[in-house]
Amino acid sequence: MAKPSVLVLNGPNLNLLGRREPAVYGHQTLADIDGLCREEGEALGLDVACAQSNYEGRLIELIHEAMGRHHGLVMNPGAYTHTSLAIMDAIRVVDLPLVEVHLSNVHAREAFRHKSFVSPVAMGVICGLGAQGYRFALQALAQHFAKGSSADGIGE
Ligand code: CA2
Repeated sequence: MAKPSVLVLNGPNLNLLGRREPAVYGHQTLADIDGLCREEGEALGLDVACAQSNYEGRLIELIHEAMGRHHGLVMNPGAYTHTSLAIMDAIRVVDLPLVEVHLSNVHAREAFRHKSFVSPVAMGVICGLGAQGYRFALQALAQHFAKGSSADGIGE
C-alpha cells in the first residue's frame, strides 16, 4: 500500500507565529510546527506536505488541489474558522478526512471564536494543546487510514 499523504494547511497570520502573543500561541514558529509535522509523519508512516496562506481563495485552491494528491488534511484555518462558509464548502466538496486544529483553546476565549464553520465538516477538532495538537491530528489521521480507508487508488 502506498504511504498515505497528508496536507497540513495553516491559515492567515500563522506565518508570524512565535513573534507575538506567545502566552496565547506559544513560542514555536510555523517552521517549527512544519518540522514537527514532518517528524511525526515519518514516525507514523505518512507523507506530510505543509502549506500556509493569508488568502481565503488560495486556501480554497489548496483544498481543491488536495483532491487526488492527498488522503487527508490537518487544517488550522486561523480566523477564517469563524467566518468562512466558502472554506467549509470546499472541505465538503473534496470529501477528504480533515482534522481541525487550533493552538489556543478557542472555547476559553471570546464568544466570536466559539463558532466554527469548519467543525461540522471535520473528522475531529483539537484545540488548546499548542503545537502538540498537530501531532495528535496526524496520529488521528494515521489511525483513520489504518482502519481501512486504503491509500490505494489516489490519482487514478
Ligand atoms: O488558536 C488558533 O490556532 C487560532 O486558529 C489562531 C487564530 C485565531 O483567529 C483563531 O481564533 C484561533 C489567529 C492566528 C493569529 O496568529 C498570530 C501569529 C503571530 C502572533 C499572533 C497571532
